[in-house]
Amino acid sequence: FSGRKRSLIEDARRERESSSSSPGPSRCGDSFVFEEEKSGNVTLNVLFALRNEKNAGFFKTGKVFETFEAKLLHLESRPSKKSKNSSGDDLEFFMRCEVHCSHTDIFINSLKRVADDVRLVQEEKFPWFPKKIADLDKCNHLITKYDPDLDHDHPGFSDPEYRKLRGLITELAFSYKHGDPLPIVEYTTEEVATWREVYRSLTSLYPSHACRQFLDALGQLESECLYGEDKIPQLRDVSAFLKERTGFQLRPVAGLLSARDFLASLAFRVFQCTQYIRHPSAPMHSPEPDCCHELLGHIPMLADKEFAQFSQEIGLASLGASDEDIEKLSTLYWFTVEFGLCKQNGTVKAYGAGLLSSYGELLYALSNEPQYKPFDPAETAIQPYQDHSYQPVYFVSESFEDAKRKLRQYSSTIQKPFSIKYDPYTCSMEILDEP
Ligand code: HBI
Ligand code: FE
Repeated sequence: FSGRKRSLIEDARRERESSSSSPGPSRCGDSFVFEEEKSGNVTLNVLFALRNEKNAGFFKTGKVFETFEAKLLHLESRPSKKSKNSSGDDLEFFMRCEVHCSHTDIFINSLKRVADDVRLVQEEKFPWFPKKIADLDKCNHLITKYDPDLDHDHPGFSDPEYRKLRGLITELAFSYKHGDPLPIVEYTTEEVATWREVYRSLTSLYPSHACRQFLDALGQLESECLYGEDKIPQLRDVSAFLKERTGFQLRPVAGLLSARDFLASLAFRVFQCTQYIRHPSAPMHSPEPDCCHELLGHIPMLADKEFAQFSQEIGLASLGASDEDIEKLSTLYWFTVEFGLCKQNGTVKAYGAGLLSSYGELLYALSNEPQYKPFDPAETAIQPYQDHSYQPVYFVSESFEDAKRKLRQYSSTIQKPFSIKYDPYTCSMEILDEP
């Protein structure tokens, strides 16, 4: 129930807030009752608040459910944004439940007696997605996997000093709004030492293992003195570098985002970038993305025009897609942007950021141990993968042009009730309704 980091009713809320034409249902009309079933039951999505009542109010709503034999399918709570209580501890609830269709009106009216702001929300035809670049401020749903404050196996879990520094950088990311200058972080000597160790070991492998586009961009970053082993590059400088080359820009993120939010930002040529660094006890490994992974793995590739377009197109394909399609696109992203290999002058090179930021896996991926398969989006999108050990299989692209062509063909098979075009002048999505 941590309203701070993520709230699963956010999608419903974002939709209500963003569409001013929303009818704001306050009574039970037919349009807000769903899925009439053979049993005569209907599914309702109910939002309500509880004020000044502490827990007693919640149990009173439970009584209403009991009386009408409503079957609870889903329940979430979060701190109320409209809290009238000075301590701000009022709660809002989202419930999905099944009741008999003849009980709907009386069920809602009974709830209104014990709860505040009771309303039914319409089932969305497709999931909410950002329409303009500033909407990315709402794409901040973190996944708590690998969080050093929660995960006992995280190398920083028992290091309060590390968690304190991380906490400060987390705050910067949480308070960031589109258009703000990217925050500057002053890294400690120990953090710079971690960066140096990672930088030295990886750059020794790149000439033989990284693809041409990566080497070109890294060369530019170094000659412009943005990259080097003695300082951790600032996102602000790196973002300006990318903007000039491919129009990509960075925004700070506090950790691992939901796949939906992460992919959506790519549609706007925005890369959500972590700014903290891994724990010094494990410089060659990080269970989660950190700035070594972003700066060494992702950034040089995002400076390549074809690759930038490939990345944006995965993002565009994700907007409004079903959970199932997001899962597939996320897997596709995994085996390309993170762990992709490509052919170059008759040899195989790495372009995936997960490889280019991992000494061990970069060596392994280009050894004769793993299996190689040709990149084919429909197959790649359903390949099972792991995020805690090396991949048993990698997909090899002919070129980025070829990968992009295949991705486009694949994206056109994703069913959506609309099509989308990105307008780079306004940084917003044009939604075109299909006939
Ligand atoms: N979040 N911050 C961040 N960085 C990533 O690289 C990332 C993410 N969330 C999901 C994700 N990558 C991938 O697993 C794909 O699902 C998109
Ligand atoms: Fe990554």
